[in-house]
Amino acid sequence: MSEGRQNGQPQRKGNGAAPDSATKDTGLRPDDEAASAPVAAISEAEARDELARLAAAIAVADTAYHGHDAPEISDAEYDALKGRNAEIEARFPALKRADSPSERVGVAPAEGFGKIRHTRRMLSLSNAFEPGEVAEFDSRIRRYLGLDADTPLRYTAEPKIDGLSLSLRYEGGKLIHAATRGDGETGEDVTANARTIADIPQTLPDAPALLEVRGEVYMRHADFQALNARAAETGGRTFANPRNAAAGSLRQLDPEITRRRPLAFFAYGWGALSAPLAETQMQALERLATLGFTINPLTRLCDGPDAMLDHYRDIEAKRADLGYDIDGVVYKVDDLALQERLGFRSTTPRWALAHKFPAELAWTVLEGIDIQVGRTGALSPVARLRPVNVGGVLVSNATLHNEDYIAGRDSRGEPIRGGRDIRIGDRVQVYRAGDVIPKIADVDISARPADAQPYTFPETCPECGSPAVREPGDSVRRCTGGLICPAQQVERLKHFVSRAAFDIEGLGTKQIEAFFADDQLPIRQPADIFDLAKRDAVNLTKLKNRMGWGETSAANLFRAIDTRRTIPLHRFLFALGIRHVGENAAQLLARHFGSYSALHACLTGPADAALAELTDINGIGPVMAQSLIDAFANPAEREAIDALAAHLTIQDTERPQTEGSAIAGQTLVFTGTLTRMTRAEAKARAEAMGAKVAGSVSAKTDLLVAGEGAGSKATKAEALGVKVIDEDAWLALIGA
Ligand code: 9MJ
Repeated sequence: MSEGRQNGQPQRKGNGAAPDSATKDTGLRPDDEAASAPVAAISEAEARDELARLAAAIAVADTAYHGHDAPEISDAEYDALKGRNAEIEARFPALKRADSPSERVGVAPAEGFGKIRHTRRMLSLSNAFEPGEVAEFDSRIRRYLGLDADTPLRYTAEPKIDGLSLSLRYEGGKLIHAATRGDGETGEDVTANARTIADIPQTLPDAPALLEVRGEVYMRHADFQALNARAAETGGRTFANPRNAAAGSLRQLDPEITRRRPLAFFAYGWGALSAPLAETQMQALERLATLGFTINPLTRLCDGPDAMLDHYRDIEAKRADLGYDIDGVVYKVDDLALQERLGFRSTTPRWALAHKFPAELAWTVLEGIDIQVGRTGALSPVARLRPVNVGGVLVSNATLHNEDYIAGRDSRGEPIRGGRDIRIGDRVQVYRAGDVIPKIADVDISARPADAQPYTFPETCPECGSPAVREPGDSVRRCTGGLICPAQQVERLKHFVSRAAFDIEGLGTKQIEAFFADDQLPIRQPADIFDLAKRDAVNLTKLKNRMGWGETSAANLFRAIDTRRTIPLHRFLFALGIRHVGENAAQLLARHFGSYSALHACLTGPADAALAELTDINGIGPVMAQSLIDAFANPAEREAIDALAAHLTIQDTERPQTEGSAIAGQTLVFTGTLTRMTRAEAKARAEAMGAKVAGSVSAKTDLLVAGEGAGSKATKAEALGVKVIDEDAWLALIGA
């Protein structure tokens, strides 16, 4: 069921946008519905019939969700219905029905879920698909920790449950709240619903005073089938898979509905704790089991990659008989002290790896290739396929990546697929892995129609006609229209309101498209959104009259916009949609500069100084730095950014984990050989404590950590009067 519709916001968008990339721009979803006939190809009579069917289907979906009494459809399905309706209406305006769904903005939103900020972030896992990546994972960890190949290093291996992550907070042994993962920092408060799940204890005997238990909510196959069968009998909607059913059931506004849904929970981890659970992952899981949680019975301790792969194969062989969906195996370093040392990358722990099961494959016919233009102008080819079932999901669209991929070349011009190109009319192999966008893996040349022509990739933008060019070394052709390209403008706006950016309730993809196309109440750039909410009375009337919004929904939209006039710096930066600046980079920039004024001063000052400062930030490379500088140097972009900023209070960013840190804000240099931790670990520890690590000693250096055999850097430091400490002092300084 739609996340937004589920929480009472019928018009909310789906997931947060990612930085621009070939796949992101396709706008595809892995569970895209089977394609209907292209709107351009249907007759007036067919259009009339289909509009009637769509109006009925959308009305049923709205009622099902507002009544809270029937299974729901997914966001993707709901949006697809509305989108198809809009497309047909655009081609046949005279056929628009009196009860057209495009004239309704659902029912007034109910109260949504509260938000809960996670005390420790809920992270995702980095993925591997090949067996060789498991040995690489082990080597990477050994390298980081400075362990040789003979030092024993154990891992747990457990099934990766395909459900919905949940964090449960217990204080004094009592369940206080339950939160979904959300964006990892803030989740939705689903406490009342979680209390209805039998596997989730309400009270814990002998628990630490504070304990956050993390795990996966899921639905067993048998329960899922029974739920769908009941729904089918009562004319309700069925769920596409157990994961959607679990998510839809947990994210209900009415806990009584959740209570009737057969949800289960496996515990696999923890967040904040007042006292350690154990010394190893395995013992910690056993402790959770003793406390009353269900842990997965297929969890094993492995002494290295061979044993991990053995267990992976064992779990894979059992997969079909487990009775619930899993999509891989999760490996975790067993020793919790080592986990602590390994720490985290921006969104994933270094000490864990999800080894996914192989992708699912199917053959079908490529019926057409569409070009979509993304936020940064990337032209992305999308395969329109004869619908085909791939591992239980009907797929009708897939990404074709870029023009080289279609031509049978990789980014270096080397042949892929034996150099075979892909043509419209070809039989192609589709694959999908987990939740990712389906891809075209291969082509069957022997089945190629005699008249199939090589595909010619457009050299002008299909949306604005500007030249579409490929920079040397870039695999993607990009529209050069910038802000004059309507596709780029609208994609930027969609990115701007997406969940990880401004996350404006009631302003999703569909609404952005409608406002973008509207002459009376246009939204063409982010600042317009805030202008819209400013001229309140006038705009309210316009919204009501022109776009079919109700008084309440319009007022709610304005309120939602107003709540975003104050925004954290990292969200603001990510929302700008500057090429290469994703969520992680935005966080790094925010932490480095601390305030928008500091960042602005840097980016609008001398370009070479800006480049030097930016590339000095660990994680910011020259390409991203240049992209930022270019964005602020472009007059139109700068005007748009300044106009936006004028509406906002951009909150400063606190520097991370620096409380009690002796080295916060200092610049450190490491030299010589450290014997008790690797250079990579030392650097990561220093940065986690708020220090900056530089490669060479200068007058700006605050501290030189000199390991064994330190040479010229130590001499230079002494000459400059920079404080020099040895490894023992360094370890004492970081409390290791
Ligand atoms: C699942 N989905 O089964 C984790 N997970 O650990 C297991 N997920 C996880 N572990 C850290 N078994 C982040 C996510």
